Amino acid sequence: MSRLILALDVLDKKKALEIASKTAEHLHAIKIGWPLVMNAGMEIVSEISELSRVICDFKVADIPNTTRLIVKTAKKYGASGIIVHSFVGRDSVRAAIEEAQGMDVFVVTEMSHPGALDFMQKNAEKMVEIAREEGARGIIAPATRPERLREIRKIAGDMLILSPGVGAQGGKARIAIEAGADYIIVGRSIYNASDPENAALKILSEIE
Ligand code: BMP
Repeated sequence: MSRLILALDVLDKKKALEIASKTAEHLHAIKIGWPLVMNAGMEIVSEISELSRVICDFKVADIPNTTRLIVKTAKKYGASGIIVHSFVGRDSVRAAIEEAQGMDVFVVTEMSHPGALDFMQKNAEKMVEIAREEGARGIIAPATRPERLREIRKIAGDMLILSPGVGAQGGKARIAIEAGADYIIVGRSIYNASDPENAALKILSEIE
């Protein structure tokens, strides 16, 4: 079982499909967000779903009704999971989970970038609680702050932790897994490598 999720933040559809087909067998899932969808259209979600699980990283942050419409559409295109924000409140997280039915909902808590210290860190525990109480499949927590990952793991219950920030943002794969991440999310270190498959294998060898 792979613990690696590729963040496929490339802008070119052909390149995205090329990298996906070369790496999919080594991955748990491919995370697709706005950069690729805005350039390649939602059809890219369906196409890549044929190669791998696809998690739509739409970081949904809206009222419950709009959240439902977005979740429903991601599902229609074949996504296996979707990422939503929790700072908008419990009712929006609940709406996403109710609408997802069979699709996994992952809830953002404390983000991996320095700006997360401005607002998110102070409320991270509460966001984890909301995700757990509402029945989210998992949460997103930072590989760049293993000490925070450890704290978040303690209150995450049986939710999965997906952890971005490995590589380009300075986090280390093995340290994130040891701190409690179930999966690491890696983008630039794989898709910018001259040999993305080899780069993925190298990261996997660090955590095996
Ligand atoms: P990279 O490995 O290139 O830094 O990419 C990380 C990916 O994870 C990006 O798609 C980014 O949007 C996402 N991400 C993150 O970096 N930090 C978070 O806290 C949440 C994210 O979804």
